[in-house]
Amino acid sequence: VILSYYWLCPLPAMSKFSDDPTPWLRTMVYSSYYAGVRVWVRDKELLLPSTISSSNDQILILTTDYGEVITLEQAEVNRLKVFPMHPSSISGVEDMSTLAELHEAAIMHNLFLRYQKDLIYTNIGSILAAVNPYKQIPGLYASDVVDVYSRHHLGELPPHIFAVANECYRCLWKRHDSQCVLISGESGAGKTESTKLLLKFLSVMSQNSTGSPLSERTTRVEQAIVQSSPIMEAFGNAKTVYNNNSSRFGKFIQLHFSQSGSIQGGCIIDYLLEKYEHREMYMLADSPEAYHYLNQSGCVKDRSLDDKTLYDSVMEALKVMEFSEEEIRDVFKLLSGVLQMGNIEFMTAGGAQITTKGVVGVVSDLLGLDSFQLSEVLTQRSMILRGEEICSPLTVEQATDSRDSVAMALYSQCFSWIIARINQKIKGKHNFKSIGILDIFGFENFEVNRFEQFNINYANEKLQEYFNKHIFSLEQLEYNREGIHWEAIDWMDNAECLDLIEKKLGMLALINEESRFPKGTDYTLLEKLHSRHATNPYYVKPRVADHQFGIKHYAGEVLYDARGILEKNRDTFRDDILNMLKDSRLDFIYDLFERVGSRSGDETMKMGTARRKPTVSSQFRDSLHALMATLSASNPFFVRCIKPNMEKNANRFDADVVLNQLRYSGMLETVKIRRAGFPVRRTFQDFLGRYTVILRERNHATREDVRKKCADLLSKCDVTKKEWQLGKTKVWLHEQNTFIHFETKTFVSFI
Ligand code: AOV
Ligand code: MG
Repeated sequence: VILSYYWLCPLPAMSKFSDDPTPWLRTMVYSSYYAGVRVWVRDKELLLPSTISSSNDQILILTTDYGEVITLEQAEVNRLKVFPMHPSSISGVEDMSTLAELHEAAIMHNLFLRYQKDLIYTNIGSILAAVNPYKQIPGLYASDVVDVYSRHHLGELPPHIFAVANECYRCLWKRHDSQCVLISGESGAGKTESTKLLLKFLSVMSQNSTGSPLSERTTRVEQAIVQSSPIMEAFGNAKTVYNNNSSRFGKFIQLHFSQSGSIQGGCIIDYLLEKYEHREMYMLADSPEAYHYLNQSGCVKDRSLDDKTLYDSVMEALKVMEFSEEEIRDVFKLLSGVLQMGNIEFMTAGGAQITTKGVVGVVSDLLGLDSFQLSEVLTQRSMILRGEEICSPLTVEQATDSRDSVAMALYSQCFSWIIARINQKIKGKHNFKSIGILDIFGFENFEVNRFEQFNINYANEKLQEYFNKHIFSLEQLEYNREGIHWEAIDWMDNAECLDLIEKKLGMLALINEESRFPKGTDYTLLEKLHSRHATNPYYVKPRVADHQFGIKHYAGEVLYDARGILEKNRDTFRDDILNMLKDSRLDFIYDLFERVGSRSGDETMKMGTARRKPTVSSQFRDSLHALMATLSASNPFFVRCIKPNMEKNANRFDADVVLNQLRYSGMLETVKIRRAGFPVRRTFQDFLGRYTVILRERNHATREDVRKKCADLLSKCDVTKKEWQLGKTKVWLHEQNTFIHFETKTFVSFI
């Protein structure tokens, strides 16, 4: 009987497991548990994967996979506290949608089973989940692996980031539209690493497409695109508590392909570099501890990063990208100048006075500035009023701020210059379609969260909205295609939270309004935010802290410190400082600031109104909206990176940490949407082939009457038609239970 049952197993969920399904069936049929049987135990909200240790008429003792021993009375067992684990959950499956049990515990357990075997990739329907292994898995990304994945279709091989890259590449021709890969996950989950792997795969595909004699131009573009990563990371990444190599800027990389499949060129758009940390620089003349900008963190070395190797790889990349010797020297002089600048100190003597004159001299030399002029702008502010220059002394605090703002301006202009330079190098004609890869800064919730975190989390919220919309509409499409009637399913989206942030009179609008208001301060802003939004369920007005406001993001509640928001949002740069930088003897520095105008840049022209520079957050909002428009015009793939633990450790799977990410990322929501409708879908043939035995007749159905036969079979179990519907090609079952009901009945029929 069991053998024929196996033989009749056409369902993917059943055919993929290697373990013996008999215990499960026996338990289903006789409701008895004995030692060794795998079960789920309900513990409050959670289902825990467990194994029965022993059982008798009164009690059942089980051990959960997380090490806990639970003793239950049989009465409790019968009250559905325990139920058998389906074989597909015991051995793990590559695609979650083939799990017979579609609940969050089963999904998480599946990730866990695979993670233990170093299988970090798993499909959840069309989404790829990638658990960060925090270690190199031998051979996982070797060139023969690239080769194998390039020769197979999606689904033929185990889930892999290369499988996504390959499908994306094939879709350029299959669908004739541009593609994009959206990589999300919280900080440190593995987004940037995934991006690099996608680039690696696509550049190999591109090289292969041109046949053996590679045109020199293409090789250089591919190489340049791959080599842009170490440069951007060197300048745009920093260590945080969440990630030792955290991206402090977002990027969207677009690769333009020719009809023949080779990369013609590319383009990198960067988003909002966080300028407030400077730990990422390697060019040091003295020991790193000697620099104010480096030593504040108390951490100048990290065992996971080999500075010497990284430095070499950046230098190598700069050469490949054809930065000239002179340009490299200029960049490092600037970096060195910025570092030294941080060591300029002040004291009060009728206004701020510089106490470290020697440092000012060195900085001036490095940056080609006049040391007298530099000292002046750092200690006093000059304004032209009715044609007359008016100078006012600065306090030590203001002087320190002006010093830091010069350093930040230099650094961020240098970063933009590098991105522009890379873009120049990789730009090409785009004569066919493109693949875009989005790698943003992940969701962050530090002890103190500032304006940067507000923007970072807003970007993540926006991306989540796109994800929700897409997954939900895909589901709807499938229902429509099959002609299945569905009632609007209530699903959680983050539209209301986004409304709070970006709609008319929302938080962004208030921040911008207050930034324009000359008398606005962080406190008046906070007051306005509280009074306008306190009743919004997504807004948090903390009871105690008097300088904070909070938002209930999809990924959790975050409290933001209002202090400093207005200044960062205005991002105004004093004219006298700007003029001093433009006076630099070095062409490099002059060029960096030539186009920056606090009053006359082309941004101002765009705004229409004179003398108004767009605020940082309104620029960021516009660039996000432009990005969303680009994404909406392409066919998306989703990669969801997951952190297995908060300690950046290998081989540690913290169930709570993972579950939280699965919940907020919408992956479980996807499953819920399915469950709310008709989660089990089998083609008529599959369904009949397997369950026809219930009808007690042989399966001779022709193509025409399979549909009718399915209807007969289904009516036999449920005449009310509540539990099922027939689509154009598939049987749709309402509840997982119905499916299990069929399985059991089949087994009983065999007996
Ligand atoms: P993130 O981009 O998602 O964070 P990263 O891609 O920088 O995270 O990954 C963080 C670290 O995890 C890397 O430096 C690697 O050490 C490790 N890692 C990630 N993916 C893999 C992998 N596939 N194999 C081996 N190690 C990996 V942030 O940019 O902070 O949001 O802002
Ligand atoms: Mg990153």
